Amino acid sequence: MKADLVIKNIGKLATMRSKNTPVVGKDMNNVEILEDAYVAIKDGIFIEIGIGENYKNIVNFNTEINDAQGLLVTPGLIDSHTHLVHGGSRENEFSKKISGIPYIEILKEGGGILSTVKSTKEHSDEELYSKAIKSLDRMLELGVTTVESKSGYGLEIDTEIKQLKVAHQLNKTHPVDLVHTFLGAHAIPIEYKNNSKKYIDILINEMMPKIKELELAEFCDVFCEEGVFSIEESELILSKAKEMGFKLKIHADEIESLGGAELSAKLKCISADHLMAASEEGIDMMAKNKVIANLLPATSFNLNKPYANARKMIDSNLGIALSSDYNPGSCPSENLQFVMQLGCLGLKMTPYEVLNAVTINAAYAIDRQNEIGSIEIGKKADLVVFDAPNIEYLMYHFGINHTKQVYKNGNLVVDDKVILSKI
Ligand code: IZC
Ligand code: ZN
Repeated sequence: MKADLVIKNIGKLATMRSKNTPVVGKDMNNVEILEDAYVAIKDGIFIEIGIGENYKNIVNFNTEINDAQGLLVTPGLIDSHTHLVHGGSRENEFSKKISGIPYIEILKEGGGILSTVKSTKEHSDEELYSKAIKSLDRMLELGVTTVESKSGYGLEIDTEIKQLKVAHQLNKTHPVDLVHTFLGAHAIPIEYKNNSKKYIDILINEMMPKIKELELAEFCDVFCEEGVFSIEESELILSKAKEMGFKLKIHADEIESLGGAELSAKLKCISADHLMAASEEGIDMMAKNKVIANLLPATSFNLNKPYANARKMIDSNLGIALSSDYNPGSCPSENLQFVMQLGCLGLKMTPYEVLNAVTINAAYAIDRQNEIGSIEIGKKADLVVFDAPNIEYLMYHFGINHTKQVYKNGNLVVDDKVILSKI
């Protein structure tokens, strides 16, 4: 078998290959780095990884040979927690936020998530699509090749379906792959302010079965938080979701320590996300049940809140993924490279731990660990050539885009920071 494409002269190839996923504990600080390496690709899949000139055995005259100019190559980055598709923005709440009014207070006054619900209802599919595609382009330019995308700005079936359909359309037309999550349990709609039980009833008996029937989402998620969905309500919603065949995620212990980490372990969620206020017991229970901690440090940064206790999590053998939480309220930024820098500066993770967290462990957080997240034979040829000499440099030189080229399924889609094709 001969390659369609060889990328040679890779100064440092961080393969992120690992025997076990998720990568936990001390292993998070291990990264296989091959020097003077090449990768060979056929039909969008890696078929060989090697050193120096050995690629000559796998090429013929139809093989394209690209030169990585001695730079750093990693797998395509994975953003495993975003609220990508939504209408409008919330800069009108920005001065309230910086004056110290808490995020949850703004929601209780009918703003926050509920204001985005209002504008998402008012925007057409086309409008939602053209806003989201701009964000997806920014993500791709930053080296992100797979994105998880949540609904949750409808809180009634038609708008939830509209959001999810827009995400499916983006998946078809844009080079970035999307993974779809239903987040009908994102807030209690204004109409049910004093009757959350009724909304949960509709969610479980009408909305979730419909989303399942239309095959619009693989995961189901709940915003489990003081003043939003309680532990008991979250358990009810997620256990019904599991019975219907959804994979589970939970927004857990973001602001208050409610026991969301413990619940994620009990229900064997794939990921529990945020965890800024998670208890030590909850962290231990998650590790035992192989739930991955999906940490979102740009949200801590933007809300001016403490960072999650990543060091305790790593000491407890709990696997960590990092993602952007891109949303119009608590994290209006698509920049996963900034998240990686905060992984070091805020969460006190090492650059190698951070790279594991946005590649192979992020793949685990969306149940794609067998297809993406590392450069190994049989996986999708998603990779980033960084204009950087080593991994440490990516985290050290902060606030810029280090991407030089991005390949998706073996196609060059970003060159010198410019998107080449949308297919
Ligand atoms: O729109 O505020 N945390 N949900 C839970 C969000 C942030 C999104 C938002
Ligand atoms: Zn979120």
